[in-house]
Amino acid sequence: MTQTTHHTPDTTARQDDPFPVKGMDAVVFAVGNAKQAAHYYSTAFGMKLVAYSGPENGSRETASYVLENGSARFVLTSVIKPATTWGHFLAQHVAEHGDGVIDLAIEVPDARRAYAYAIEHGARSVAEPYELKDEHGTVVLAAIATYGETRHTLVDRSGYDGPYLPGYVAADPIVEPPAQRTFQAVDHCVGNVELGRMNEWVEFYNKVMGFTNMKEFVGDDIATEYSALMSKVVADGTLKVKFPINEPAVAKKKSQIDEYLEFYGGAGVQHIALNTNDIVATVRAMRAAGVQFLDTPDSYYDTLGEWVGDTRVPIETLRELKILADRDEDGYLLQIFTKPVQDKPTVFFELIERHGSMGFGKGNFKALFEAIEREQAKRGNL
Ligand code: TYF
Ligand code: FE
Repeated sequence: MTQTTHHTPDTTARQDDPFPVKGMDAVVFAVGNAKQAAHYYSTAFGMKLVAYSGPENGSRETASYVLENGSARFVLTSVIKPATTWGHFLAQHVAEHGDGVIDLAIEVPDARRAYAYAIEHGARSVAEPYELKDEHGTVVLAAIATYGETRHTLVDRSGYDGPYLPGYVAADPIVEPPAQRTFQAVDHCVGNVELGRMNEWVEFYNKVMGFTNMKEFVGDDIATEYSALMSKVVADGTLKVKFPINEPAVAKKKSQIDEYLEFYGGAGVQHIALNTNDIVATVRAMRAAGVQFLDTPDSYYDTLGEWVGDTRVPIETLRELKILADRDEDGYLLQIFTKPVQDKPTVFFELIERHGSMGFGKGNFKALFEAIEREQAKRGNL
């Protein structure tokens, strides 16, 4: 039996934690046109370009743009002209999957130790520990494989004080960042895996990273009734790194997870959730910049007050902006989901404002999955 993490996080890392983590280091995307993607995440998501690597500073094969918002860091990489194994991998990845996440990089206090523990416990190696150095210091990295073609790079940046990694140069913002921050951290990163493989990947994180299961999950009952997916969440002991894993369920309708797997060409990252302190301001700003969010029917708001009670935001504002709310024994959360951010129905984002609750919006699963299915139907995939 797997241990279950209590919802109240133990914010101090345990001395005996076999796989201590500091938090998410970066979400790395391989995209067809990183220059334009960097513009989108700057102007539409309110992120700030801070670092760059490309032909102008000695990287002839790839261009990479590093954007930040608080502790959230996205790296957007495109291949310019493949020359090495890495360039060919990026080209093939974009050809097969479209724009997508290649790496959920995790910051650790000791990358060699984390890597050794992971390999001993059954992880497949992608890169043995190596060092990158420049005038800003040294970073130690190593990488292991997870679902699909996704990897986890383990990053120890304690010996480095520079813009991102050795080899990168500081870059000026593309546009003036918004006066009010849109979001400040990565809350969780969700993977979609093939039918019947969810438990395998949950066990992978249990064994390889010592992550424990959170109590929120979508089981058989919910799956067959309306969600068409099963889901479990693994997290480190401090709940800084949270990875829900979805698999399709055989239900009345074609699963949204099957749609993803078909268009992505296998398992991969489905959505990245971003913490905001002011979801109303952020949704207004992102809508004004052209970001499209899932719709929620008025009927959802007609009964919301009865079970969610009072939140910081009046129900009428939630209704206007189509923001969802959920409550559990620890508190409440507000959340909203974008539509997929590329033409393929694959990667999307979530904004989440937490007030005590460490859940994932279980109370919204029905409304949310119905909204996703309406979009699936418009695409002719239901
Ligand atoms: O991360 C979660 O679990 C929530 C709910 O396809 C969710 O954001 C789960 C599956 C899904 C979309 C959202
Ligand atoms: Fe989520």
